[in-house]
Amino acid sequence: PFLINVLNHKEFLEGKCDTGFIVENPELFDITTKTDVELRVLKYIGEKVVNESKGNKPDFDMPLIPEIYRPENLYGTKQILDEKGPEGLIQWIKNTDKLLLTDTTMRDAHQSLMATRMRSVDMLRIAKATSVLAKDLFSLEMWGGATFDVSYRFLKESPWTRLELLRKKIPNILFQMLIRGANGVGYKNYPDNVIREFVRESANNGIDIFRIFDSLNWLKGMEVAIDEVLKAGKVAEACICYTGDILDERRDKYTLDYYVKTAKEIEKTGAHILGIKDMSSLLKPQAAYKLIKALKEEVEIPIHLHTHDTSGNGIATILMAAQAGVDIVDTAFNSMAGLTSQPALNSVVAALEYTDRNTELNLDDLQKISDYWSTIRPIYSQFESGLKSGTTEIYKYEIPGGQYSNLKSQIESFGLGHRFEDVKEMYKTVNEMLGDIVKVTPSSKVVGDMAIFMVQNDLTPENIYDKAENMSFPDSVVSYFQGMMGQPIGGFPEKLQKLVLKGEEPITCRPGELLEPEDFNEIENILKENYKIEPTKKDILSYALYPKVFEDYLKYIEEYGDFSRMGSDIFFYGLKEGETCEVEIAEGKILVIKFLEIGRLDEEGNRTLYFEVNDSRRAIKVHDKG
Ligand code: 3PY
Ligand code: ZN
Repeated sequence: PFLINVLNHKEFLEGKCDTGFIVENPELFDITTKTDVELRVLKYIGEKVVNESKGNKPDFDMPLIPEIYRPENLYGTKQILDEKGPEGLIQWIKNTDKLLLTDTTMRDAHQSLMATRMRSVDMLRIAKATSVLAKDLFSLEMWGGATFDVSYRFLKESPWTRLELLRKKIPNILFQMLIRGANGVGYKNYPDNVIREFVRESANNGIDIFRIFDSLNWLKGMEVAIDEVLKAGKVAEACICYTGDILDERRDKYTLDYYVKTAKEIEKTGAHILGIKDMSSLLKPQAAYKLIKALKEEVEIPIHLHTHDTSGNGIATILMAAQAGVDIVDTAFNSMAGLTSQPALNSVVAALEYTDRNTELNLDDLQKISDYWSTIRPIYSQFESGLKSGTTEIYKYEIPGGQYSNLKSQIESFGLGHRFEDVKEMYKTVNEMLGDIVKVTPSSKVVGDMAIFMVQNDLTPENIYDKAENMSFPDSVVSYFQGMMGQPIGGFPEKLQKLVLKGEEPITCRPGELLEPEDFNEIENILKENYKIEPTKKDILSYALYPKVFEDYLKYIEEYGDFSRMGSDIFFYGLKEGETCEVEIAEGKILVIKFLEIGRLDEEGNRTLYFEVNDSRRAIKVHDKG
């Protein structure tokens, strides 16, 4: 207000006073309060420019968004489910000869290629086109797994809003999520009421198919989630995680018999679809044929195959599975496929044209979507692992796609970057020490954490019992041996369990039977008091799953603002000098920002950045962290 009075003063307006002071102190124009969205956006961009991209923002191509007319009443799998219920949908799948495809681009593909960093804006821009050009897809896997916490933790956006907005733009294709049984979308077992409420709320907000797995293939770990999905009238896809190699007769733990027996137990739970979850790309083509053939003979429910392409054999695996009669397979649009991601969707479609498993999807249409993703992918290159080719060493190490692409940076954060090979070897050794377990989130984290711990402390399977007697093991390892992630097939190795637990008694029941139900009212009060919000059920659940991550998210939004609508090139790199962009700050509200110039470093270590915002000049100061 003081400044406004000065600016309105007659002498000031007539230029009769010395304005040098104002010119030299542009921050005086910071008269707006903390709620000024415009200023917050400039500060965000300024911070990126000065302290992160430091003037080296790469050039990105314009996203290729297909111009699409959407006919009214698009009819797809979503309508089949809504009209006929899960049983009707299952019947429809059984009556279909074509190979049905799921696209995982918006979930597992980016989780496995770029550390789950894909932002909602980039999904929303292609959503309408996807609903038309890929209308014959069976489903889109677009939620769950690591996307839930990464949205809040790193992208500072709500995963619930992503779900809600995508649902509006794609009304005709089934939406599918990955849920880690009693571990929900987290890394530990949650009380039963959290899992139930979470399933219900996800169903209410647009999830149709719940792919449920347990990280140890322990069926009890999936019971509550399956039951709640059935109650919600949605589709329960219960999984067996595939590990080992059924072609190798020396390996007698995870045999064809084991998979068939487990599949039959899964069918008895009332699940609608059997998922085969090959998270580490271990299912070789001939093994896929053998496995699917046997399962098709032994179980009635449709089979959905999920695999990765880490080994380079992914497409062959899918084609062999198709030949053996698999109903549905997971793929990702070509520009987001391959390596640690899923096998390539467009390629599978092309391979099956003119065969009895023809997918009936249109290659030209699919190309347009793939072209879009190829313009988006470079923005995220900083999160890619650098893996350039498929690798058969995955058969030896059995590391899941997402973990494989992340492991290197995790190891680097421990200062062990130079020991990547040792950690991978140790991962295999730890798996053997644990009795050869299924490795997928969170059991894969246990093996990874333990491998890093052993390399860090020069431990071996032989010296560990003497050397680590007084060491505390990583939290995930302790929790595993306590039985808090469930029971592994064949039990725990007792001597190692005693070493880790140091006298504590492990549990053998379902952890959910012991965990106190979550008090949702208490969470509601905490959120009301500390954040002055009227918490929704979604907020309460997010807090129940990830209290600290969710609180940090709320604090961030309060302090800096919500940048979820900002284009990703700006979100990650800011602007270049001379560049103009549009930033959507609220629905339909757009700021046109031109970044004019960055000033020199001043004596206090700050730089002034000059912008034009909707034709008005603005200047801000940013501290240069050097
Ligand atoms: C997850 O749990 O997020 C996975 O993708 C496991 O494969
Ligand atoms: Zn996967």
